[in-house]
Amino acid sequence: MAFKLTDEHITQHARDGFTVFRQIVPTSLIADMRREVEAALPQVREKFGPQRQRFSASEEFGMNLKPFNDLNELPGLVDAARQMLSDDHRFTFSCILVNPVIRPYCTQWHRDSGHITSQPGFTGELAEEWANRILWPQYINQYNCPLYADGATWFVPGSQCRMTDTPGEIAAANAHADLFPEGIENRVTGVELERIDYNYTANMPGAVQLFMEPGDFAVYRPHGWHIGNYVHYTNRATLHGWPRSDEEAQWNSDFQKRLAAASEMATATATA
Ligand SMILES: O=C(O)CCC(=O)C(=O)O
Ligand SMILES: [Fe+2]
Repeated sequence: MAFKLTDEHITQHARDGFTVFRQIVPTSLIADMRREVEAALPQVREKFGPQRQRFSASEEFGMNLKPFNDLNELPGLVDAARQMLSDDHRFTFSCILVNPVIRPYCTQWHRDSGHITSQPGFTGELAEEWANRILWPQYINQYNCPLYADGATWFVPGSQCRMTDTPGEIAAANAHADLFPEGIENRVTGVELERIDYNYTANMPGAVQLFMEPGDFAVYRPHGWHIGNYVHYTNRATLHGWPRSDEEAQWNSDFQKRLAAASEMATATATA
């Protein structure tokens, strides 16, 4: 059955900050992409180590990039993005998220916008502009497209529209320092580490796990609270990229420049 975008996708994405287009990617394309990833992974792990969490698909690893480019042009997907986001939205492929092979691993709970909102120049008009942009569902989106069944990503619904964190969110995210002291991976077994990762992940108030099958395609807003919690005993190869309009790309680059200038001024004033 061909995928059809519904009002529920649009509502869920606007309200919760994510939605999943179920079974939108054809099996032939998944098979082609799996073949390329499986051939590249031994070289990737040789180069970056066995716990590596992501890599950029590249001819360096002998990969044929055509199926990945075809995904970005897939008519059903392009139509769905246009209906949900805007006529100008296009997909850009960034990298592939992969499972570690020695032991489990989880990222910290984070907002990808942390490097923006923590800058000294992020005040006044710039902070207001940002607060306004995050209210609009068409801005600041990412996609995850799994080639194997994938339950690694968790998200806090609604957090994408907030500039402030609740005390519970801050406590749950900051528990990372206590739960993962230096060298913990040498002191606990793999199964114990998996439990610690899981408890840290599931302890975030309101967090939901995105279960996805090959063929599914998630669009989510990565300035909302999210995490990747990975196990080492099942394959993960999840394409990661952005749906973005030219207008957003231009705004983003312009915003970063203005923020850098404001931060430089704030730092100069503080040290004067
Ligand atoms: O693994 C995921 O799905 C999310 C990863 C992530 O959020 C990150 O690396 O910034
Ligand atoms: Fe992230």
